[in-house]
Amino acid sequence: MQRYSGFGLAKHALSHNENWQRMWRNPTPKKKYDVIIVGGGGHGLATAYYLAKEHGITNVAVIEKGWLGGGNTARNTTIVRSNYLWDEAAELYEHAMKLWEGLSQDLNYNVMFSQRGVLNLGHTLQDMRDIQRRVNANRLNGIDGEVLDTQQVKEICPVLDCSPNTRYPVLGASWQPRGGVARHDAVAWGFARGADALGVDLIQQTEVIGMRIEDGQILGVETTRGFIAAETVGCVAAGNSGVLARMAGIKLPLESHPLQALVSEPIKPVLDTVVMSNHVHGYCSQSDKGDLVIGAGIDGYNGYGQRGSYPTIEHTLQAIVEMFPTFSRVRMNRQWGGIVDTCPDACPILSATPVKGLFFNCGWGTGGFKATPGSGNVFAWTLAKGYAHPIAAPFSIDRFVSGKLIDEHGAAGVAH
Ligand code: FAD
Ligand code: PYC
Repeated sequence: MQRYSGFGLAKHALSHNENWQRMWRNPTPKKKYDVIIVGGGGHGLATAYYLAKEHGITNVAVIEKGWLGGGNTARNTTIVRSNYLWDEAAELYEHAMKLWEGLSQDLNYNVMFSQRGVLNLGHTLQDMRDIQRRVNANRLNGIDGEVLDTQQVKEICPVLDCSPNTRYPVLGASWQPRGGVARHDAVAWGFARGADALGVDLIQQTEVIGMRIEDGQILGVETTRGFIAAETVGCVAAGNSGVLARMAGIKLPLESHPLQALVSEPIKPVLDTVVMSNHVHGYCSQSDKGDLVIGAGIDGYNGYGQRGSYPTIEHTLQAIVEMFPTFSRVRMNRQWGGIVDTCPDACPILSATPVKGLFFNCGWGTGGFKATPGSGNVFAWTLAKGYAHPIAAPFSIDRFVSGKLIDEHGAAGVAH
């Protein structure tokens, strides 16, 4: 990584960034690739990176209709944790957690992964029973987790209102110390730079508008810049996955919903961990530049507009003020939305399809940022070999026929 002294930085600022190197090329699409990835978010870029790095498959294009990382990757609230209930999901998210722990070194790019711990609050006896169960399951899977009482929560997060006088007093929490946050756009840029350096073509401002399929085999994709051939295509398009699946005549069990977030004006450091409450229904962390990063649940209706509605913002901020009364005078700076693709069991789809060579990585709903390196890693393996990586296998679309669903609504909780 290039490093600049203070003088070097000033010189570059005054030279209007003259001689700065591009992070990645801007290639003209080739007529044919070995693999096409549709969607240049974190998951698509990670897939391309691991295809090149771990499988030596470098004749790869990532086709992105907008700009790299401009979808949910740039719109999420960056919470990373692996405290999922069922073995299959826990293994998938813990695989990602282990990759997060070495990611900045691997990419030689600082993704600002900060293991500041994640608290999931309990406000009722049933919450506490669910927390106990999930922490036990996590520990049996070798994942760090503790059950805390009210006093221990207060010690970790003094700014949280833990008094008995609230509408839903805090009875305790689960605590995952290895959880935390990472800088979302740096994750996209790090994977993009790494993939490009290994020979992957990153093709922006190019939309996939159709699929060419003959005798049950994918032959390539129709794009706004013409047809591009490949006999292996991985669709990693988050909220637009249902639209892409329809182009191939496939109906996926997905709903697309807006999910919103807000950031406040920057304030002095007050919150050095991540706090989530399924029950009061809000979550908050503080970014390194001081903003409070806030969110809650999806807007109830389906849609593809990346915004969301006012009642959800109001509901979210009511929850935040209830948990953190001292935040009531902080002003909100910005609000935005992304389109999340939710599955009936709140788990993702990592799967082959009835069309030979066509694969989908989607359904991450409100919680896929934390999975980014793990998802890309197992999906690359799946595309390279043509059959599912053992960690990905339980997340096949066949589960919606066999009934072998993996219900993670509890772990996905706060945002669903
Ligand atoms: P994206 O980043 O959305 O990438 C998909 C890309 O596909 C987009 O760039 C899109 O432009 C492109 N595309 C779509 N259709 C086409 C087409 N036809 N042709 C070409 N390109 C196409 N997860 C967490 O783990 N922790 C959180 O704290 C968290 N908070 C969230 C908060 C909000 C407000 C939102 C919206 C989401 C949150 N998530 C969180 C979920 C997380 O953001 C997503 O699950 C994850 O980022 C999905 O990554 P992706 O690469 O699959 O999707
Ligand atoms: O999955 O941890 C999560 C999450 C938090 C906010 C949105 N998703």
